[in-house]
Order: sequence, then C-alpha cells, then structure tokens
Amino acid sequence: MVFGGGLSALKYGAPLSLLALLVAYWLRPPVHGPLDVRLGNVLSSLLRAERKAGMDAFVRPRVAIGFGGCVDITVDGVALLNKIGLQPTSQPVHHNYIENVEQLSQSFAYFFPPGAASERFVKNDTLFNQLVEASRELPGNRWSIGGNAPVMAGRMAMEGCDVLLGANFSPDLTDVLSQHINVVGSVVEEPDIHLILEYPSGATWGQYTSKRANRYIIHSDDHNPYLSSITEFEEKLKDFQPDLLVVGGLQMMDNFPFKHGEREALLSHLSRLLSSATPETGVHFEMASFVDKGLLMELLKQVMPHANSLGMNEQELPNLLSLLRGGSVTVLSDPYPRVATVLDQMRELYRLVNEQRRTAPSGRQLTRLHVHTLAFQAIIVTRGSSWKNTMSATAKASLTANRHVCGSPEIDPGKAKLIMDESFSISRQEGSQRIPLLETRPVSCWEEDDYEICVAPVLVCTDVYQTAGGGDNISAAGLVLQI
Ligand SMILES: *[C@@H]1O[C@H](CO)[C@@H](O)[C@H](O)[C@H]1NC(C)=O
Ligand SMILES: CC(=O)N[C@H]1CO[C@H](CO)[C@@H](O)[C@@H]1O
Repeated sequence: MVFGGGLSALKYGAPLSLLALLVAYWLRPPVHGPLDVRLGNVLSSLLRAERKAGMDAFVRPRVAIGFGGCVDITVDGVALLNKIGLQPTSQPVHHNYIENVEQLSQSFAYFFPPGAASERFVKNDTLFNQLVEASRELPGNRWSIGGNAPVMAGRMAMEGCDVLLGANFSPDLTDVLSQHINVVGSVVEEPDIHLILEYPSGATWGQYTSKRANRYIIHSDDHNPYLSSITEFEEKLKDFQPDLLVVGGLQMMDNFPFKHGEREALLSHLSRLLSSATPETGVHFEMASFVDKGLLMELLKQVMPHANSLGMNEQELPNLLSLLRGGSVTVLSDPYPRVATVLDQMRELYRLVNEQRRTAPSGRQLTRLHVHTLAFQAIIVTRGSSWKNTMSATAKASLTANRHVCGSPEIDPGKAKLIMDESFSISRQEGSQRIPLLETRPVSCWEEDDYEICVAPVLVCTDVYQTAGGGDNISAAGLVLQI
C-alpha cells in the first residue's frame, strides 16, 4: 500500500468515508447536495495528487511518436445519418469494414446502443466522399488535426515534452502544431480524412438509444495504412535519442486491402525499428479498435514484444486477452466494466505477455499496463522498473479524461459525476479485499507479486464536447509523468 491506501486507510476507510459523507451531509450548504461536496473533495485531491509529481521545468523529456495523421471532421453522428437519409435498420450487424449504406446502418446500430467506441474502414470511395461532403454541410461540424500519433504528440508537447512525430502532413497542417513538435515524413497535399460521428449519452436514432457518450469513426485512408513516414522517422530517430518511443495508429491497417505480403513487410520493418531502441528508451504501444485477426496476430509477433508499456480501453483489453488465450477477436464488451473485472483481466494480460516473453529470445518484459475506462483509470507498473510516479500518473490520466471530454483544462465539478462505486473489490475472486474510495485520497495504490497497481476514479464529464481522441490524450498524459 502506498499513497491513497495505507493499511489503516483500508481498515478504517469505509467507516471514515461513511462518517465523512454523513458530516458532509449535515454540513451541506443549502443548494449543494452531499454528492457535490464529495465531488469537489475528490477533484481537489486528484489535483493535489497530480501536482505531487511536477515535471522538472529545465529538462524536457524527449518523446518520438509514430505513425500517421489525418484531418478529423467531427459531427453529430445521428444528425449526419439523418441528413443523408439513412434509415435505422432493424438489424444491428457487425461488419469488419463498410462497403455500402446498408452496412453502415447495421454497423452503427451495433455500436451505438451500448455506446462502444469503434473505428471502421470504408471500402467504397464514392460512399466515403458522399459522407464527407454531407459532413461539410452539416452545421456545427468541426475540423481538427487527428490521428493517434498527432493527438498524443500534441498532448505530450502541451505537458512539456519535445516530440518527434512521424506523420504525413501538408505544410499548412504542420504549421498549426506546437513548436515543440518536429514532424518527419513526406509532405502530402491531400491528407487522409477521418469522419468522427459523436453522440451523447441518451441520444436516439430510430428505436435505438445510446447508453453512454461515444463515437463511431470511419475512414478511407490512402497514406496511413502504409506507415508512409516510417523511413524518415527511423532515420531521424538515431540522432533524436528519445526517452520514450510511442507507436499508435496501426489500426489504419485493419482490413485495408493490401497487396499480398505488403502488410507483413511493413510490420517487419516496424519490428526492426523498435528493436533498435536502446534499453534506456521506453517503448509504448497504444492499442486501438482492431477486428482483423490476421493483423492482430502479426502485431502480437512483430510489435508487442518490443513494447514494455501498453495502453488500451475497456473494449481493447478483453479483445487482446481473448487472442492471447488462443481465442477469437471480441468485437463488443461491457462498456461499463467493474474495477474487479478489469483488474483481473489486467493481471492475466500482464502474466500471459510476460510468460511468453520469458520463453522468447528477443523482446522486452512488459513493465507497464494502463487501462482507461469511462469510470476509472488503472495502471500496473513492475516494481523496480524505470516508470516513475505511478500514483500521480493515474491521477493525471483521470483528470485528463474529464479535461478532454469536456474540452476545457479547468474542471468544473458542476459538469462532472462519479460513477465508480464507493468501494471496489480488487478481484472477482471470492474473499477479495475491498478498497473504499476515499475523497481525500482517491487514488488507491497497492502491491501484488512483482508489481504495483493504482486505480483512480474519473470525474466523468456530463457536458460532452468530444470523446474521440480521449484514449490518446489520457494515455499520453499518464506517460508524461512516468518517464
Ligand atoms: C458504394 O457506394 C455508393 C453510394 O452509396 C453505392 O451507390 C454503391 O453501390 C456502393 N458500391 C458497392 C460496391 O457497394
Ligand atoms: C478536447 C481536448 O482537450 N483534447 C485535447 C487532446 O490533445 C490535443 C493535443 O493534441 C488537444 O489539442 C486537444 O484539445
């Protein structure tokens, strides 16, 4: 038990927090309920936890991030479907990629009701262009620089890092990036476009109602699937000598119609690049919404063994786990998983990956695993590894979730709610310890086996500005304090 727990906190935590709650209740100001007081306390405690690991202002960490980038058009998903006159289908169906409007309707109907994040390739240029044109005309649309790598780069630069970004951009896009981001990659005049269909919690489309705010992303990339910037990136990497190397955006290869052997060649190039990282350089791989099993198996072989840190959400964790157990791709999982469930899955993933690596000749041990969910953040870090400040990083990840989704660096408790329970069980195994969520020490950390686990509640944003890019902002924010 480190900060935020302490054995005494465990023993007395529940009665104490109950007492605190009662006191808060009796002392409550006339307009605010006890929950507002609790929320305010959790917020100030998280901010304190975040500040505890201040970054050294004189040394900017060096982070290299690949691959790809695009222009995002963000629209209200239901408004777009209505505009193109797409009727809600009576049959939700999962499709690996989208070829026509019927499949779009079925696929959207599959992910929209549970509110699960997803991202699909559109294998029909006519359809994709029609959707982009319709989005341009939709009131309230927003354009921004997107793609996992640029979003992580932006967040890292904002948090004080010097960044080398492997991406293909047009010069006008490069100009709007932070001065602390150095873009390497060939210049493209027409960057790839991603269409982000956002929807709030409780949105309706025909007979469907969304259970939580999320987004459905479609793209029809020409550059990103080929990791077009990889050669230039690799060249610059030697001199850059990063403290951290981050790989994301590989889901752009998912279900892309590569020629025979093309994808394998790209991934083995990436594998060589990653294996050339010095032992002092941390390597983080950010998972994404993959459904192409062939690609995932290839990633397990070529990319993941070189990463000592992994980041993913509540959908991607069970998907990866299922594959490691020898099973199939899981397209949809519980969008509101319990802490105990996620922690059990994280333990198993950590164990399975490290077992494999012990027997494999090359590759690194997995020493860091960050899972971001709507209700909470959880990070596992191997004891004695080089990752620092796990408690503060978990707090920062959690605060970043609210900042990102609400679209504001200042957190307004009036636009937030806690959906994590007042206490959580650390495992689904019978007789497992319960940890109370303490307002004054909301980040709980404890040790098991050879690692430390930290869990922090998220102040879930209730006034959603944007969900897309959330995982990237959150993951990047957590990493910044750990290098
Ligand atoms: C591609 O989309 C267009 C426009 O919706 C449609 O007319 C066409 O049939 C689609 N092509 C295929 C192969 O499904
Ligand atoms: C909405 C929000 O806060 N998202 C941020 C994610 O990080 C990028 C940096 O690339 C910011 O520009 C976004 O504002």
